[in-house]
Amino acid sequence: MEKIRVETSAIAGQKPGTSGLRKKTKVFMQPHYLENFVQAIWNGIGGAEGKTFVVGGDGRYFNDRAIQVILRMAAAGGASKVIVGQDGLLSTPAASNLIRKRKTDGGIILSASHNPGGLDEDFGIKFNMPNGGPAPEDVTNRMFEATKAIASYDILEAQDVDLSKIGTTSLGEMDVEVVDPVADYAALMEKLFDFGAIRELFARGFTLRFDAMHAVTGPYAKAILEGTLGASPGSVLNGVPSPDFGGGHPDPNPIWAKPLVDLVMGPDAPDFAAASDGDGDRNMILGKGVYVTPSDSLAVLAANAHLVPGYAKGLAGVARSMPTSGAVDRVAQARGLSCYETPTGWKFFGNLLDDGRITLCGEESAGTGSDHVREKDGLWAVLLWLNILAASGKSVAELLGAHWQEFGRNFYTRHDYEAVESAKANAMMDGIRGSLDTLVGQTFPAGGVTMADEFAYDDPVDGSRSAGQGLRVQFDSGARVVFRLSGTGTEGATIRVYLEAFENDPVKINADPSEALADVIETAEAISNLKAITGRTGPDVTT
Ligand code: VG1
Ligand code: CO
Repeated sequence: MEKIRVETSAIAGQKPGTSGLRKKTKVFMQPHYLENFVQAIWNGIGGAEGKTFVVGGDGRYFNDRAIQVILRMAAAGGASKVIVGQDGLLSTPAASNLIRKRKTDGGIILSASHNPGGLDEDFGIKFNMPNGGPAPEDVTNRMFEATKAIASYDILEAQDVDLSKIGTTSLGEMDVEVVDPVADYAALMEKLFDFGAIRELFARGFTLRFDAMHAVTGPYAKAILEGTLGASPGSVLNGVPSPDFGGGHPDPNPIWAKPLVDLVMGPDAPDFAAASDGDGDRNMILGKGVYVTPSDSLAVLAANAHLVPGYAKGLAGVARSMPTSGAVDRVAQARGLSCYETPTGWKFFGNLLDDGRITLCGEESAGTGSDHVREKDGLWAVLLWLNILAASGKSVAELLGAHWQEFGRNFYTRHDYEAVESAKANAMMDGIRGSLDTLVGQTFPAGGVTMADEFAYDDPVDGSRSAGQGLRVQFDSGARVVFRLSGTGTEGATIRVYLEAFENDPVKINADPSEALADVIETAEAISNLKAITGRTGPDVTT
């Protein structure tokens, strides 16, 4: 086995976005593309020499090939050990857990999350820090700088490592330990939750459907939900990971997981249903006849987590990404908890979690998590819901109804306009940005504008500042509109319009969300001129 140095040159556009570097799979498969970025990761973290890493991915097309390249480059870089999930599989939260539990120097996660997979679809790679969380901006900036300066990379010439068998082998001087991707994660879940109570719930005939969407959570959900907890066989749907996710979008929302939503709205609805995404960090929560918005889910979990052993001591505080609704803020206010508002992307929660300032956090994009790992965690959210349902004896609809009665309701929806020409999307954002100063005091159907700005975040722990994190307009009615460009897309620009209205009249809280939000939607158009500028007549995806 020989270590070789391959000459290369910088490839443009290798800038990590909201969650790592995401590109079309064919782009990643171009000569040197992956290798350049992996070398830039090593360069960005001060080299791989003597270090131990975790590597795994969501099993999408090219996952297996990419892992072999990373292993050979880790060996060439002098890493002492790489821990890999069997067959190269690790859900994002399971990878985060392994990085922490084994006290490693970080890890590489291969995924484009909820984006479709396959030769013509998307691939992604990101680096997580020794705390188990996504690399913060200063580190990803160093990696990006390294991609621009690269002239060569080091790689071992070697055969593929067999990742199908659990155990330790070597690659050159480096150990490769293949681990069961589920075991450590399942053990962590068992520590946090009252598995006995959830088991009893199922023993009493409680029904569940979990849609793994042909993605990485299948083996985890089968082992934990059907295996350990006794949900009836067949409760886990689409539980075998496939490289192209069965040809679908592994995105747990009412559009891409429509069959599950239809099921809970129909006569054969189970008591509880949920879905997760490509890499297992997102979740969608459903009950008989109800869809729980991710923002509401975060708020309900924050209000009830103390019913669960792992959180019985109470919460240190909570956090939400800026576009997430203010539902959790109301819980925090009522319970005297500190509440932080961060930019979009899980990396911004890391410092707050490490510093013990928060216990729970979440995003409107179907992400919820806690201090148990440093990633959002889909199956964890499902188990937290199940444990709360078991402990409270209430149904999902009852819990949600009672929550709105107590705290009021933040009606919420997000409109996505995908693959918009970048120039048009930027023109729209520039237009809004230019009008921010004059918006305050103006009146729209959603109410009078009380605040309009471009969100910037000052991290209270390390003092770093992240500017340009979305345009927000707040109204005196409690309504809010936020405009942002996505940082995970691979084609043109994706415009996200986040729409929120607040209601605490006990009768009106049961209104149809589309009616409750009609004025806010109209207002967003008036402020942005989105239709005129982009030529679009309506959103591609509404969640
Ligand atoms: C989206 C979501 C964001 C999430 C990110 C990664 O980012 O909005 O909340 O953290 O995806 O999630 P953007 O920049 O496209 O809005 V995942 O499950 O794709 O790793
Ligand atoms: Co994901």
